[in-house]
Amino acid sequence: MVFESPYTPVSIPETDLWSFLFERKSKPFTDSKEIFTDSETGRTYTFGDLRSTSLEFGKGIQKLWNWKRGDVMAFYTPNSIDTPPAMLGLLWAGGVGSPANPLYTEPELTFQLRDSGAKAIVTQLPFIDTARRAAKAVGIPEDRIILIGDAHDPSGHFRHFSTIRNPSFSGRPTALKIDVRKDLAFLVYSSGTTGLPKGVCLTHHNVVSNVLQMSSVDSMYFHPYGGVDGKGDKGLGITPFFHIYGLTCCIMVFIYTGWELISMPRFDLERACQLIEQYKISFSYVPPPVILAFSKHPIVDKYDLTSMRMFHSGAAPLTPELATALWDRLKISVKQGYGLSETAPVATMQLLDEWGKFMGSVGKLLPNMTARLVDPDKGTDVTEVGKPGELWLKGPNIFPGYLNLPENTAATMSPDGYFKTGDIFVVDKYENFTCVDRLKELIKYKGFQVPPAELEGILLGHKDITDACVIGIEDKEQATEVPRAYVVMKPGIPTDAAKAKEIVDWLASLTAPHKKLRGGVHFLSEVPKSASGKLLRRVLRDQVRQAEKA
Ligand code: 4UW
Repeated sequence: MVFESPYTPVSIPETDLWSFLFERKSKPFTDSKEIFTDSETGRTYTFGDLRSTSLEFGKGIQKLWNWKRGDVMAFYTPNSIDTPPAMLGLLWAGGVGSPANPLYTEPELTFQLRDSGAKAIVTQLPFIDTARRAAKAVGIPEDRIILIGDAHDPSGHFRHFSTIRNPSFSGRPTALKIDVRKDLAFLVYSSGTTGLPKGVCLTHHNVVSNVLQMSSVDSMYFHPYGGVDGKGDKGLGITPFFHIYGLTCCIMVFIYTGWELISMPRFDLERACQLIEQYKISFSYVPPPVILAFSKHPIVDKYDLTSMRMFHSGAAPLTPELATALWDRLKISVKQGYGLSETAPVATMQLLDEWGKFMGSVGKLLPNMTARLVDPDKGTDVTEVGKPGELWLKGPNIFPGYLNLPENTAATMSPDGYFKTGDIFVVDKYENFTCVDRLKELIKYKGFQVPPAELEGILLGHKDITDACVIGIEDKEQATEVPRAYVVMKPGIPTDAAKAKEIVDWLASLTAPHKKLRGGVHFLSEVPKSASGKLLRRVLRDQVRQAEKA
């Protein structure tokens, strides 16, 4: 059975992302409308500023480096209001943005730079050392490391993006005619259903589509000149711009809708409360642990948060208990969305006015999307309401494939053109989808991906370990999964708490903090494997779940 979105389809123009945002015939706000405000300095970009700054940056990189269509620029930076104009300038110049977590270690960043073929890196001064070493490892010259943010390099060695802007260079060269269905806007990294991180190719058409699909729902509730003070609905910018969630839902959707984002460089609960009170913020797109913080932490009581009407939760499951706890304490509605890097990212969303109904569901398919629920063993459609199946999705926001990995791409697409999400869902009689399990091996720590295969690969490099299997363990207290390793040690090596801690600390020194083995290290005599030697992570995960229930 094919599920169709219940919403009226949106009309999607055949336009590149820059032109879609900045060359619209009409828009419901003026060019002087503030779009991005830095929470710490109060510095702002209006819509007009974003247009001119992005254009000047795009022209600047063309003039300086002869930037070509398809050339990739990495963004290795925490949230900064300079990211949107730099990213859009890059897109104007035909380039592709590849964001990376600024807490990545040198090997993690090097992997992404090499795999994506990045030709320049945007970063901020505190991250320059890692950026510099990784750039060296892949042969990116130092003069192609660009700083954004308020701190300039006192030695003048690294260029600030403001110095690359070129106001005089003439129009977009015809060679830059972007093929919106083929040319990429973003290259984001995800492990997909299996293995190591892969470059998820997202075309201009994918991203333009998702901006329209998603905003067609949320623009019912928020307006450029709405909000409790009539000065415009404002969103609190917590979600990282280096993840597709922040890239599409915070950067692109806000420029399109004319909402204002009060952008925080990092999440801090008390600061978030102060900003909500100060700016009379109406809403925020967040992962579940942020909902947990607002629903439980005593500090929240010190602030007036009555302007907040909505949290939208995505990237990991939100339990009905947590959504209810937030409402009971603060009378703020929470709705949930679901999606993946491969869907640019939003695929389903609840409506704000459905608050209290269909709790725990991720809502209905966005406009222009269809879905199938497929029994993973039989490959046939699940027809009974409430019976689980793997969610398969089709729509204009579905990615064309993984970079240079045709076999992985083929494995994830069905012959009839559906993308196999690797997530298990049930659907109710109103066609609300609820995620009940994950078929794939991915672990999500607070919304961030932790690919088990990556950690296992590192663990196998430890001198005392002969085999390893990493699985996700639920941590209800923190509303997240945490990674745990099961390892087999060489004969004669101790298997005690001290050794387990040593391995946790050793791995933590090699990876970004979200990949830390917060679920600990456990010792086994062997890890479950199939007859052909394939690691059976789900078997181990089910054994652990059973044991914890008993
Ligand atoms: N419930 C259970 C959920 C949920 C979920 C995602 O890192 P990626 O590739 O992508 C994301 C996307 C974030 C996002 C999607 C839709 C949305 O409304 C929103 O808010 C605006 C954010 O994180 O990870 C994709 C994987 O994350 C899990 C699921 O396993 C999926 O395959 N996931 N959302 N609501 N699980």
